[in-house]
Amino acid sequence: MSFEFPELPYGYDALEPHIDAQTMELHYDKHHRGYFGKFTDALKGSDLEGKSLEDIFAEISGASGAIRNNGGGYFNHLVYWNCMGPSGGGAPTGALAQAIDGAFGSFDAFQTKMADAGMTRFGSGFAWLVVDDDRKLAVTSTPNQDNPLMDVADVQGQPILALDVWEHAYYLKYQNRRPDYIKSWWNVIDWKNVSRHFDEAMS
Ligand code: MN3
Repeated sequence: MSFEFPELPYGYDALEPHIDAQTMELHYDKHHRGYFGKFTDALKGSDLEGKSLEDIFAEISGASGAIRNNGGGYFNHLVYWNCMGPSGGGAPTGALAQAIDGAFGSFDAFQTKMADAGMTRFGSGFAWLVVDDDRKLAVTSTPNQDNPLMDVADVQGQPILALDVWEHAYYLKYQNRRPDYIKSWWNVIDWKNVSRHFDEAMS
């Protein structure tokens, strides 16, 4: 299969003031596009060429660093963009809200756990909400551009919410204040999309 580099689903300034337009432009047009280009280059002629992302990640421990880092970077940002939007914020509803209460006790407790996962990820990486193999929700984090679909991940599962805690995601506006970025990030989460990811993972 071949991969595409989709349009950002909203404008660079759509997440202002929480995530600034310059950060979004660099993040999407330089960082994300760079991962995509290097990933497709690294795949060419490799024994993973033609496989789906899920299949590639399931055997990533045997892949080159270029495929692991750039394939992760390609996929992880697709999840991150698609979890955010200009009409974001608030709290989830319906089946996802019930599952969060069931797994973590409350939405507040989930938010604390997710923020902690992002804040305690040393260096660069992502925090995730995943549907694990037992169809339960779990919070985890991964280093660099790894993700929970990879066979190397501590917690495996289908990612439904991604928090990018690389400095390139926040440094222009928040400098070293990762906790402030994470606090603002809740205001741009599009829970309708996260619910859709949840329903797909559960079906
Ligand atoms: Mn990033």
